[in-house]
Amino acid sequence: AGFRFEVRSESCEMMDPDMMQRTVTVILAGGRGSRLEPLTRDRAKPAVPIGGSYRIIDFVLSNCLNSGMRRLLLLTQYKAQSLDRHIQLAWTNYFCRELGEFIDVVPPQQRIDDNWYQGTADAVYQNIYAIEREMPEHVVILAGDHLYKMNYHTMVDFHHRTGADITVGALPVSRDEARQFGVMQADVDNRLIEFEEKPENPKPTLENPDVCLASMGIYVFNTRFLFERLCDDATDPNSSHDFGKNIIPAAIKDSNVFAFPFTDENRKREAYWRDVGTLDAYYEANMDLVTVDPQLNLYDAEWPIRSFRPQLPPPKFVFGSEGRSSRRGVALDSIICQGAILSGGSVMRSIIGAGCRVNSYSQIEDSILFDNVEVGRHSRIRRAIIDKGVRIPPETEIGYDPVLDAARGLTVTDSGLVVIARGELIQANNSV
Ligand code: ADQ
Ligand code: ADP
Repeated sequence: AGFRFEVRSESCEMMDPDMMQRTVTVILAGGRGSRLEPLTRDRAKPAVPIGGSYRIIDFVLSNCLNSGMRRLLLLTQYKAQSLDRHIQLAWTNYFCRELGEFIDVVPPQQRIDDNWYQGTADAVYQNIYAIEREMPEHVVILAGDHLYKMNYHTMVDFHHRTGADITVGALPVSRDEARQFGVMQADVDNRLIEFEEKPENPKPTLENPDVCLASMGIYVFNTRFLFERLCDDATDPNSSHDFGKNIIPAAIKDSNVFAFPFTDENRKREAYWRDVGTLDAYYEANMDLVTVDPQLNLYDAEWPIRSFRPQLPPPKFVFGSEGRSSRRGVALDSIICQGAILSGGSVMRSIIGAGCRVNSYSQIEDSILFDNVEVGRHSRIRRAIIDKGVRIPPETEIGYDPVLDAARGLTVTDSGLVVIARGELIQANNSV
């Protein structure tokens, strides 16, 4: 909707294969994700588990690997321990330092002066020496907390061909949604003429009054241009040192800034891209994965999504009978991870993390269980997100009575979704 420039995936074949090797990629992974609390109480948003055996950041890192980008700087900030651990376990092995490849996790201590990172531009500015050392032609800047599949090679190639100083990843959104994004106006050649960060009253595209062109918060920069702009911005006392608020709007006035239209590589359907900012959005993104035909396909051999795979036995489903009643360990429309045992409990439209135990006569529907959750006998769980290692005692109902769940001290969203944080102790129904 509203794009004039067509980028076909076949064009990848004509692209310069060394171009990505000359690129350094900076991934902003500092996100606090406060609207995802309590899931982000002990971990940064990019480290939040998703789809059973993935973390949110695995999607962007898989995109990088699949796009041939192998020089990555990951800038962390907030509660980075879980993220750091995941990168060490899952990702460092894919990069060969002797070939000039790396994935370096950079905590905010390594900075030029004494200030904590201020905005996204400042976070990159603080690492300008690490980028310079690699002498890249382009710098790709990505966010570590978005869910999508994208071949960045196509975007870098577009950047090269248009002769842009900056290229901004762009996608169409409704006017209602647009307030949470950078909103852009482009001319017929996709050159940006206006950029407003999170405007109160977003301007629609010229073609469609209901649609706005939103920034995905991802950028390709010519390195020299980036350095000049970051240095200028660093000394500007009126700047909040942010790409969306300062760098991009200023560059539009005197430089070549283009919008790159993000489209589904296979053109089968509307391109999928999510910034899972809220618990409800996070829940919906997970639930998409258990549908029969998900928008985000994890089983696409041409675009593998990688992660850490613990050495655990395969999932097991136990059917048995005890006295006169029978119990079944069954799962339908669900994702069940390694080491899980459905020991006589039933699971519908849910994600069951590694090492979970679902005991007899229990019932789990429309829920997300992180690793090592244990569900006691005769318990019923509906529309809940349960963090790592939580034990649900026998004969407990979660998600059936919002007043009771709130009285237990659990997080209950406006839509009635119940979230149980790590370490939270759950009382069985009859003990409240
Ligand atoms: P926001 O996502 O609201 O908008 P911001 O909160 O600055 O912008 O975060 C951008 C990314 O950088 C996030 O992934 C965040 O986790 C990370 N980040 C922020 N500060 C950081 C720091 N100091 N160190 C490391 N990482 C940090 C941006 C753009 C909008 C665009 C949306 C799309 O500004 O124009 O529409 O992204 O989601
Ligand atoms: P996650 O919950 O994201 O999977 P991990 O289990 O990988 O996090 O833990 C990462 C690190 O963070 C661990 O080394 C652990 O010591 C620490 N950690 C995680 N949660 C807590 C917590 N609730 N209290 C203290 N430390 C924690």
